Amino acid sequence: MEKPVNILFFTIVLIFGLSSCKRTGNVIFKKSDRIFYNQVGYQTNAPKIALIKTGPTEFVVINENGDEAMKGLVQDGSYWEQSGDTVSVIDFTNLTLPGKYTLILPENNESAEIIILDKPFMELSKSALKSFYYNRSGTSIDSLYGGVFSREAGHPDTVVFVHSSAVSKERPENFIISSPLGWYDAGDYNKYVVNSGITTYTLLRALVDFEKYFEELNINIPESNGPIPDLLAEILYNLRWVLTMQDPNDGGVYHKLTTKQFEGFVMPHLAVEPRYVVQKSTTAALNYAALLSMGYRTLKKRENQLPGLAGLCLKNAEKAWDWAVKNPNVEYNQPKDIGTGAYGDKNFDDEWFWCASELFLATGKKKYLDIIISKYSTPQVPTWNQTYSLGFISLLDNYNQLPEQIISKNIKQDFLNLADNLVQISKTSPYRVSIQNFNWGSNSDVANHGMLKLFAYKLTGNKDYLASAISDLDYILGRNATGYCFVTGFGQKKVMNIHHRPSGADGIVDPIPGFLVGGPNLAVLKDCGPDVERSPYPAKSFVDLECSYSTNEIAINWNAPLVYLVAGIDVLF
Ligand code: 9MR
Repeated sequence: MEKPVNILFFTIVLIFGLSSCKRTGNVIFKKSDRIFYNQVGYQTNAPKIALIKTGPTEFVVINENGDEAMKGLVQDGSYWEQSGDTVSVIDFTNLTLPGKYTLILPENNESAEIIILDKPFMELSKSALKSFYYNRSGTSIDSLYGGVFSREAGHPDTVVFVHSSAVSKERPENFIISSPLGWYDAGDYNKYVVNSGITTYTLLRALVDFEKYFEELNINIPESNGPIPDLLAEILYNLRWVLTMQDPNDGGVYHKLTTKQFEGFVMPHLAVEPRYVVQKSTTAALNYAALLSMGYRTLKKRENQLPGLAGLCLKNAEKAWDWAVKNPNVEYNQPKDIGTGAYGDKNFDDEWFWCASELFLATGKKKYLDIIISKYSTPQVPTWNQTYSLGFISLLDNYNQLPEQIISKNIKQDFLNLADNLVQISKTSPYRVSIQNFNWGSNSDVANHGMLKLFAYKLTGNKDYLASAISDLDYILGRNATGYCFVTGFGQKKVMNIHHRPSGADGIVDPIPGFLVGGPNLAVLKDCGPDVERSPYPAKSFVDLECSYSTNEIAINWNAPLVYLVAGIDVLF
């Protein structure tokens, strides 16, 4: 049943300010915690959906002048076993005039602030990319670029020891190598080849797929206003580190560069434990070679600006491939004295496929084509240990040049089946998302879903993919079962206490902005000790506490698909 809306009443409300709690006469509008919505903004021409926990049946939207802009009925929703709650749908897609609005549930006197803009994501896009700059090892962050988040340099990594697990004839135990630059992996200060591979590939993908956008995107880093796009400058900061992780004597690649144990929550320059390169592995070699081959293809167009770099990438990539061929089953086994991230993986088929795809595109050699064919399998959502879809995307981006052997595998349809399945799930999901399993870093799965959908849109022009990708971003920005906007520095219900050493140690209340936190999952329920309760429902099992490394850490491989998703939506919609 609809109630009449008193425009004058809303005007008075607005004049007195609609902040977190508003009083007019004897009516109070309080900031609602039952409304889940995109807290950064809705795009004027996109679908606009908010969710509410069941109860209210009608909604009203008023504009900044206090005029009613829209009213409507709440649509019935359904129960989500992942969150343990039932949510109903508020659809205000028809509101297409840019502006700041207040969404009101008149029956409950609750409200939420909504923003509608043609381009609501520009700051988010810059910030998501700039988080990589803030996570650079071996450099200070000057206040010119970092403002209050300026800091001293840490981890020069010019003196790195060869760990006993990584010795060779030429490089005995404690042999010293130099392995500077690169990004810290996450909330810790270590650098891992496997995770860096998917991350840097995803960013290169963004550069290739949205070239013009990134030609113009200035994120105020030391390289800004130079000859290459800021995104590429950021990528090169890590790529140059990756190159140092190969042993030039045999082509093998160290799995990681790390302290023996995680360091404390201190600033980078105070975290000075010795650093080691640890064990060569097949996955590290294949990741390295895949990334550098993609790097070769991207950089060779810039030979004038970066002379010799593309060629070096390809030469080293082929050398790493040859090592992997001679050492096809070297699994990473964490040595007893090392306690940092393992990024261990028992199945290498996807890495072989991805790497062969990249090297085939780079060289056209038959030996790589043979591996593409022999390792072919249907793609899955990408993660650090599942890289099939990265090979698919690279191949599909060059579809017209592919040989019949690959085309006849049905490569395009296999990829679209993955994207179609994700879209289908999101259409029936109560939260309008494709995620069904909440793993460690679940938010990055959502971002990767969005990335796959955007790529499917680029292949087909079917707008269903776009709408579903926007829905993924809505989830990340607050339309999720926790109500948090999961990117630091953004939203109304902000994440504040991320598991990120610089953010924890810098003495500044706000975390460093632009980071996507891992998000809800049931992996390590007691990372904050026995007294911190987490929801038994996977989609709600999240706490904004620094101790919660399993839900509230940040990581480069989580931010990279966010960069892709936000840029893609900005460009494509
Ligand atoms: O993202 C990784 C997740 O898939 C694993 O389950 C988890 C435990 O092994 O490790 C995560 O990666 C962490 C890495 O090992 C060390 N740096 C921080 C990463 C994010 O938590």
